[in-house]
Amino acid sequence: MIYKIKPPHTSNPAVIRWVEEMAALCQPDTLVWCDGSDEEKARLTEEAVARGILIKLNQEKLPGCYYHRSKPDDVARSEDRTFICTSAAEDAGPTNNWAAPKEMYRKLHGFCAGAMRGHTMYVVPYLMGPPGSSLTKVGLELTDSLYVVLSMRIMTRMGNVAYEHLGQSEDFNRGLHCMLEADPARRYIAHFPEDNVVISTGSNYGGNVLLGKKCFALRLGSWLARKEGWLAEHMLILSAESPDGEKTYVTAAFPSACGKTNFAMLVPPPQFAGWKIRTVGDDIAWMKPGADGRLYAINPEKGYFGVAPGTNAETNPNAMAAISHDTIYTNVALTPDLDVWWEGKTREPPPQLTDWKGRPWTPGSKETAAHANSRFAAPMSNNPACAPEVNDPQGVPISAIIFGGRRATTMPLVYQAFNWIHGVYVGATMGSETTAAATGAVGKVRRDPMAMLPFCGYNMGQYLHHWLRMRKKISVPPRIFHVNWFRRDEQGNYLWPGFSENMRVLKWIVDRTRGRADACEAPLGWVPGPRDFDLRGMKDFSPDKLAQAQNINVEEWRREVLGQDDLFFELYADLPKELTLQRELLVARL
Ligand code: OXD
Ligand code: MN
Repeated sequence: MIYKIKPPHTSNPAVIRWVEEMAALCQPDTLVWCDGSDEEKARLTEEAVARGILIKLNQEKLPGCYYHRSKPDDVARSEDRTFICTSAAEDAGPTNNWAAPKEMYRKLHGFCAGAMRGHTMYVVPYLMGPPGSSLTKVGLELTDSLYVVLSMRIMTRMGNVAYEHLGQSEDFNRGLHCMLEADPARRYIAHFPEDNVVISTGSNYGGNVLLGKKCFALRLGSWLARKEGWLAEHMLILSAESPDGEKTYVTAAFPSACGKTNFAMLVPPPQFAGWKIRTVGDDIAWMKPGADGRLYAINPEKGYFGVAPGTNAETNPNAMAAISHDTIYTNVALTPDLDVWWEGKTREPPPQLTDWKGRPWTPGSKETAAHANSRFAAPMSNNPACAPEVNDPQGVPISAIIFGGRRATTMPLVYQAFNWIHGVYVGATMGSETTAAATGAVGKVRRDPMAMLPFCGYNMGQYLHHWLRMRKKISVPPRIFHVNWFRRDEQGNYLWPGFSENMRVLKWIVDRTRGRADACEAPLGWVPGPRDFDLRGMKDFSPDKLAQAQNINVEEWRREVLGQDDLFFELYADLPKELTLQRELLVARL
């Protein structure tokens, strides 16, 4: 019935059966079993260029780089079209869209029936995590998008390595992506946690369709993590090595487009010569208690799917190096000689560009040249600061967990929670101004517990219970901190310069976990005292300015605590009582 370009690279009957079932549903003309080889990459890239899916960029300036332009209404994650389909609606909880699995299967199978006629279905096997790790999991994505196949090859360990890890097991994530001409009316990102299945239709945007990332590693991952006793989190992982060669591993949860990639690739300022920051991951951490009672983290991904605007040689030189070759760019602007540009790449824009919609652009044009959520997909091995530990099946032991959002007011630059339970409260009540990474209004403060609001694959109240329960399994818990790089003064100027200067905050955090830095007790938690925070060499920055960035304004905090009501109301049925108590204690301290 189906013409097979190559035979399957596995004899696993569950894989073959499922692929044949889905192929019978979608009815592609051709079925291609991908193996992850270089030959395959070259062949598929050539085909993508010939079909106009990718544009070959200037190979002298950007060797191995290609460009993709999406449909203008398919440029960000579609949270309103994202569903958790569990038998009981309570399992999805009040912060997720819910649908009954049977109905959603019926609807999406209806959309997919015969939808690949005249097209090819690619079978993409991939690993989330390094081979040989007990945390690593296998996924299979079936897709009719060449852009997805080539991006998955960057973002995951794609190919036969996944079949080797899987053996004859039936335990793999089943992902079906059917592009449906990126039709918004048929756009659904539906998760079926009880079956470890995800079906994505009507989109070709990375966060909706690279199914290993948000769908498997976070939404279904968080479901599996609760069941199996670990944590799947929206966190970067970095290694901070002191001049003495002592390494401290830190994770940080910031919402989308709030600087996780920049922080994970931080280059310390000259006063911190000898410190080395290396990237283990820039978006997702899977963490599990180790035999020694510490929490160990792996980065399940193999690449970076980062936001281009604002990235430049000053804000993130490591990212600029990482995206200088073998990268797929999406929705940035193009120069006449097929180089790429986006707002913030250079101080002066080039005189002439083609914008992300393919129209001529000049600096006088009204709209931005690149889309605000334009992206790059680059292999992590391109990053000069990539930590060698990324391939360590053991993962890295975490000493600190940082929560943070984008807040113009209220939130100080840094404070440390008193203990794990207080830290869970700090993470649970995190707020952040919304960004272009998701469709919808930009710049509104929304509560985003642990930066997981769009990514928690089950009831958010239960998720917070799970965090509290995990404490009992971790005898050496990481210390928990909160940071805000985005506070502004009354004139709207940022109070903290951010980027490489964030090293100063990170050093205090590292020193706190090592018992070396002092702190003062404040209503929110522990804060650095004037002598504990290294301001040497900072231009136009005085201890007064630090005091302003650290200020706790009781009026603002009154509003902040009241602002948590919406979340507490929403989660009421499942809200851990510990968090209500923490809120009472905070009010008492204020
Ligand atoms: C991402 C996101 O792409 O969070 O990482 O939107
Ligand atoms: Mn993310």
